[in-house]
Amino acid sequence: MEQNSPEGGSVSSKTDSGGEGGGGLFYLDIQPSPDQSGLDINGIKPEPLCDYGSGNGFFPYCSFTNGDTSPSESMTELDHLVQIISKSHLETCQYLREELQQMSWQNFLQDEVQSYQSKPREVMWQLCAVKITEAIQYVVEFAKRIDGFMDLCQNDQIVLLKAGSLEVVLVRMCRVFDSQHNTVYFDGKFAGPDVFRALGCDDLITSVFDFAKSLCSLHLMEDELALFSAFVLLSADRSWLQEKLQVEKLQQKTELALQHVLQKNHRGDTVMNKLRCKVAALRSLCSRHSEKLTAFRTVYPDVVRTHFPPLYKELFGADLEVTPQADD
Ligand code: HC3
Repeated sequence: MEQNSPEGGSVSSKTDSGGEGGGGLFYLDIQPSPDQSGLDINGIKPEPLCDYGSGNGFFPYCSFTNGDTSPSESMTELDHLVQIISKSHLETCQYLREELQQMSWQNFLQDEVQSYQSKPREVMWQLCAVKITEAIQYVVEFAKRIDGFMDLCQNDQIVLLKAGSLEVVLVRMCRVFDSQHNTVYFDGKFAGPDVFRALGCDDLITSVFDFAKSLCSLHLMEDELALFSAFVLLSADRSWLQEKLQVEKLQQKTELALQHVLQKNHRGDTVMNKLRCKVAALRSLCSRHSEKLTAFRTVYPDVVRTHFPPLYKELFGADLEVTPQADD
């Protein structure tokens, strides 16, 4: 499960997309992936790519086959979308559930917890920034594999990723969250909120853990999680979008596919309504995250500038110059 740090950072295309929300990024690689059958993000090798066809237990209620391995002729457009997005999700989800289960949900020991707690604040921030950036790189790859995403203009791809990638990381968190013990898979073992005390933002950490617990309580299946992630990413109400209508169309299609899969899984409208509420919760968490980062950067500008992953700084606007205050 050990992965390379994304900090080695291959420089990607510089975009020149004008709009204030998405212009001039170096590290957000939105070039089409050369090989869609595998994933290699800045040297991060993926978890094993499985054959996600029928009969592997992942999509027990999906009807995109007729019981044999070839796609059904009567496959609807929505079923097709479900299939594509679910496959993309599973290929880019960073950790397979079976692998985590094999790890027997090993928690950090008390002395390990103490060792995280006694780290200097800036060291813990840097560690978390690296972990979040790694997770975001998988989300970027997921986005690139969503039908229609790469057809959006470059500005809008960047706007959607800047606004939505952390939200999807938080959605994905429920896959590696143990509700019973209130722990999340972090840095090789399962960590409770106390592991993050050195960050100095207990309120945010508690809210993030509460969010994961509440999302877990919906017991979403992988296909539902995949479509919800795509739905969050394709939010048409983000500021600075240039072709809002096109994003709106994609989001509507994804919403229909999500409703379709929820119906198929016999989940009814209740889950869909609960998921709609989660969208607002995600926005609030991410804006609180930005506030914490701004406060941290004010105190430790050099740590952010020299030790944080470039992609992290780019996505969260932490690469912008801090305006010097006038003396008088
Ligand atoms: C623990 C974590 C949130 C969850 C992140 C997860 C587990 C989400 C699912 C991904 O597949 C893998 C993953 C990677 C990083 C994990 C995050 C690291 C730190 C973050 C905490 C809630 C702390 C937030 C720290 C802050 C305020 C600096 O952003």
